[in-house]
Amino acid sequence: MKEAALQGAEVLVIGNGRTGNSVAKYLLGCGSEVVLCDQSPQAVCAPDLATQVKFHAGNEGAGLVAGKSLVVPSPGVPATAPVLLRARDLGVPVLSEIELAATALKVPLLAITGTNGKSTTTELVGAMLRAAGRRPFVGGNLGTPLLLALENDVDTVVAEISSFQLEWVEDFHPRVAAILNLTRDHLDRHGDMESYGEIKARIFQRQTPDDVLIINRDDAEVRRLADTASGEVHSFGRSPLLGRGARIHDDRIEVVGASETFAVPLVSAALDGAHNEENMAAALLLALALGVPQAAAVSVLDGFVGLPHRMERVAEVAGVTFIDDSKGTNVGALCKSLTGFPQGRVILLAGGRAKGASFLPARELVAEHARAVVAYGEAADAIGDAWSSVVPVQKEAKFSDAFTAAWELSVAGDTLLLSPACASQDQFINYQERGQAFAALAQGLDS
Ligand code: UMA
Repeated sequence: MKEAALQGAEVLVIGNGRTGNSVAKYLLGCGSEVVLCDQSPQAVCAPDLATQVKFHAGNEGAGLVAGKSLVVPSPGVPATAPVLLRARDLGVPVLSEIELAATALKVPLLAITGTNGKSTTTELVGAMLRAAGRRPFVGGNLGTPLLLALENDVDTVVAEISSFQLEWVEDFHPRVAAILNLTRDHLDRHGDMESYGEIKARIFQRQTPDDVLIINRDDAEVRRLADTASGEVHSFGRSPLLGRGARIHDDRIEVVGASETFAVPLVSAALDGAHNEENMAAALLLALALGVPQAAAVSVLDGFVGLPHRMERVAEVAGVTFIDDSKGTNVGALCKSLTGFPQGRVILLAGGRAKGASFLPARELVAEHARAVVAYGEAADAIGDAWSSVVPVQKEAKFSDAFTAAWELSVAGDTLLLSPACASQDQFINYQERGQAFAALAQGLDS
């Protein structure tokens, strides 16, 4: 929806978090009348908004829809929420924050989605653009709403985009888009893989032949989705390459561009692991598609260290290495993480709040790499049911008890890996808090 159409419009914004607050500020700037609600009775309106919006704490919003021109839900609001069903019944349009931002942006937009690797790839592309002297805004699901890009002097927007953000888009149109992979995740929200894939595909559905879509050609589900792409498709993967793209092969990333063909040795790259090789290949293609010179893009790979809570080594105590992979909130992420370890030397700490996907797809890799599992929280029973036939699984309710149990099972040379395959919210505010708790417990053993 264009800024002019928002002038004087009455808009309902749902959720008093980072997204809702950015949306409210943007809409006020466009001259809209803003009603902001949050289902939590404890919600408190931000001081800079309090005098300008009508604020409703403890109000899920369904009763506020009538008479509005637009509803903007935060990503955490499911499509089945009564407020969104009410909007549908009354014919009130619903749009997401990324749709408003993409419509208002005057600079090229690059959007990255997939089940895993989004954050690392997004950060890599941002670093490549900076190495080329550009001024990118790097954000989205990574933590900063895209609307904030409008407040900054930037020449490119690099956005990590989640399936939640893609639920309510119409004209969202990135110049370059990427789908890194697609494995079972967020099925509690989207129902089944078909709906999840259909929502992810919205990232490229408004692209034209002038745009570029980067895909993982080794991922059958991603390849199938890309059959409907209108943009030029470049692919990365380990299988032989046809056309433009990248191949991970013989410890190198071989890149075939429009005019350049080159190979980047992986031995000097700072990021480890098979999944990071794919993230680096994707990032190179994304940056090249935006016109970043080869030398600038490649220069980033040697110095780029990983993100917090993503396979982060947080302590070593009595010969046991502690790895925080708290950001690995689904079974696909756990599988990718496990493959980086030697067989049978991992004590795996997994659990939290399950997201509707089965734990069975990880069973073989868990059996191969883990000597024992400590499953905790709401998902402990489901994890035990899925894996206890192939590996000892001890169950604990509390995270701290699970940590102690995992530590008691460890011997020198082991890795104690927190790769939960679940959301954190049964015991923590978010995955960052869970990772920090893990690091504090590990570092506390040393004192
Ligand atoms: N709320 C309601 N009604 C509801 C649901 C929530 O009122 O039905 C309220 C809550 O009480 C809360 C507020 O909405 O006060 C929170 O909204 P939110 O959960 O959308 O959180 P934001 O702070 O706006 O953060 C969102 C993303 N959150 C989610 O997708 C759940 C952040 O992604 C993102 O970084 C941020 O926008 C900026 O773009 C986080 C995430 O967990 C990291 N993403 C998922 C993931 O990566 O797996 C998709």
